[in-house]
Amino acid sequence: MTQEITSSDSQSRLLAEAEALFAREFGDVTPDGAWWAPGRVNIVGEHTDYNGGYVLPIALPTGTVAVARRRDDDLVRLVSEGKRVEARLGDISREASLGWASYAAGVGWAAARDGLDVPGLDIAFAADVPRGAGLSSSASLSCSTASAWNDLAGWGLERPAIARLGRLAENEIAGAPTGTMDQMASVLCEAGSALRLDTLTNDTEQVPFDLDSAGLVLLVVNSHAPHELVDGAYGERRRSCEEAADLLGIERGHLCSEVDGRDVSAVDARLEELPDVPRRRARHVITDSARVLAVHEALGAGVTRESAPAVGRVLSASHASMRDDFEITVPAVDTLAAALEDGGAYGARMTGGGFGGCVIALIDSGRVDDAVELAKQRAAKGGFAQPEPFVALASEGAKRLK
Ligand code: GAF
Repeated sequence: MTQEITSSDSQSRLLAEAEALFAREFGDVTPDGAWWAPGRVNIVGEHTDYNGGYVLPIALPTGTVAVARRRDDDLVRLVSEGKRVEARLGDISREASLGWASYAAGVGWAAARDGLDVPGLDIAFAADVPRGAGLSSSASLSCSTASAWNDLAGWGLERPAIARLGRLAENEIAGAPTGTMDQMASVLCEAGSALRLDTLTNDTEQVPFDLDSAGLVLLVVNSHAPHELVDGAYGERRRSCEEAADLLGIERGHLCSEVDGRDVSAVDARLEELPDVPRRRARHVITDSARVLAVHEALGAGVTRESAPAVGRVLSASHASMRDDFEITVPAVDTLAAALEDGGAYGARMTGGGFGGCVIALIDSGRVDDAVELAKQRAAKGGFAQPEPFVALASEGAKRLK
């Protein structure tokens, strides 16, 4: 049976864990509150979020709970799974190499850089987003922290500004040159909806995400092929997109918004003069942004068994584009995507930053078990790790739990 997790199960279990950790580590004081922020799965629109394109994530029911207390000094004490890090606010920097804690402590650094008054914090975390799976465990860490700090310091920031602090922590202190999707998804997603985000304007639309009534599910299969964004390959893809923009005379970060990706031959004509690599990188992001609009339209109309094949083809086209043009898939995820399709999925694609992580598939609920079985067999045959499936329910975004 493929697992279906709900937010409330996850939140109450993690809350108890984080409270116990807080009491064990900082036993002399009581916490001021607890905050939740989820991971996400992106339905389509990959690497478009630093190119002014569209993305279409849903929040996962798994995430991070942060239990925190405001301090009267400038010390930040952070603990997760028994790993404890302490830093003075003024010492938080990329060079300080705070490891996992940089995603959280970096929020304080970003707020101070914005001129906000930043108090010290004691903060304990418990999380259940699989790490390195392309499901934004890091955004759930940075956004739970940003939500806690916002409330405890009384900054009064709106949700997009909270997401921005999370992203700055990741970009500037953790050193992961990401776009805006993950943090925006973590704070803005709503239960039962996908979030259509225009990353150029930050315009959002909550799109009903109801596959259930058509007997469909969004299956997520973790390949367990490790994925890491704080390495060179993500940044290299980003630089190729900038090179393409420069060569086309388009402002960096505007590739998707300047070239209409809905007509592939028109895109090819526009990119014709570019050298091979930047041309293929640009073609991927431009066409994937357009694929968001196609899936958005289908979701808006209510995906049915009749329209599912067309939506599935869009997802599979996205995978092919990531494999052939953007070159961010790996054999383990290509194998899973093909196996899920052969096992009856309407379409399948890798989700997230790439180089491993998870594959998603649109599939009839009655065919999930067979498709998963086939994926496991093919993974074993290919010598890859045993894949782990779950059904993604569109869940709620960041919130204060108590
Ligand atoms: C990672 C990044 F963090 C996101 O900003 C986005 O670029 C994604 O990869 C690819 O779509 O999750």
